Amino acid sequence: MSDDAFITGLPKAELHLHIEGSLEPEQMFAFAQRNGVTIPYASVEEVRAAYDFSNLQDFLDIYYAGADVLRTEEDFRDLALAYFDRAAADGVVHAEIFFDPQTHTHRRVPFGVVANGLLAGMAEAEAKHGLTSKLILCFLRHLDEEDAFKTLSQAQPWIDRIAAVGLDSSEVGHPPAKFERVFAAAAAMGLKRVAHAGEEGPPEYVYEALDLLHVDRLDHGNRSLEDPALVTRLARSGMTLTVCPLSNVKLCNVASIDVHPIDRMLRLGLRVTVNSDDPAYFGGYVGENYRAIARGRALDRDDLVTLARNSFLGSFLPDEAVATHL
Ligand code: ES4
Ligand code: ZN
Repeated sequence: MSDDAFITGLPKAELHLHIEGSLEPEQMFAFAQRNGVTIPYASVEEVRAAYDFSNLQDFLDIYYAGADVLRTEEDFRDLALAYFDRAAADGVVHAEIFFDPQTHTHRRVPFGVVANGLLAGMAEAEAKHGLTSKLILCFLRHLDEEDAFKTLSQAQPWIDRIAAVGLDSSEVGHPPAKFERVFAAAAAMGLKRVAHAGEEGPPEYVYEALDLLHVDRLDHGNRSLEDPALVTRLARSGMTLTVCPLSNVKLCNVASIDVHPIDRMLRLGLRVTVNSDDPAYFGGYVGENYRAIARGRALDRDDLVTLARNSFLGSFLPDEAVATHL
């Protein structure tokens, strides 16, 4: 069997996917037209050419601008279903997807339009592909904690359909400590917690995510490698890291896929998983991420199986459901 077929056939969960980051240029044009929104690009090729980033902020500026074409419940439903169709084709059987409500509520798209649209797409994906999914509400860390609290209260009518809160957007200068109280409030509501940490930010931000936000899972976490004591702690506690190889290269956090530390992370005993982050912007869905590291870092099939197993172990599925996937 070819590596391609092996990777596609490997049942896997995706744990780090920003649904707004699955907006393909073709869809951007289709939604813009349908909603009468003008976009600053003349063609799909021009959009793709703009996806040349030198850091996280470069990307975020374009990503938030792109999200402006999303206006209606149908847009969010279509966006989600298109992602699930691609994920299912890659062998994803379970996905825990991030959404950024503040990106939408700040341009007067109500929380419920976003949530109901995404939930509709999730239900359809389960009926169509048997693909299960969960929603993770991410707070934008460049905004203040008060705005995060406001978002958490807007989420109340949907809280039973939200699995966790997360923390994303511009990392450096916005440490996890800034969101300690809103994460505690989310925990008191029974929500799980995740946070982007150590993507561009220092190991101290990873410690804060663990000690102040009490995260159940760590998004990225790459810069933990700079601190051996932190690596030991993460490995011993079985903390899941949601690593995004093509994202790391596209955002210049790793020089090329051939020097990606994924194999080092595995050998250090970290529970690492492979994910696509913002696949429409970073050049590949989850299958492409597996293929890139398998090729670039000469991972063998046992390593690929470990990565896929880790994705279920690190998921928020109940133990009985995890067991059916191992
Ligand atoms: C993101 Cl790669 C990444 N990092 C932080 N925030 C984000 N939002 C969407 N993609
Ligand atoms: Zn991310």
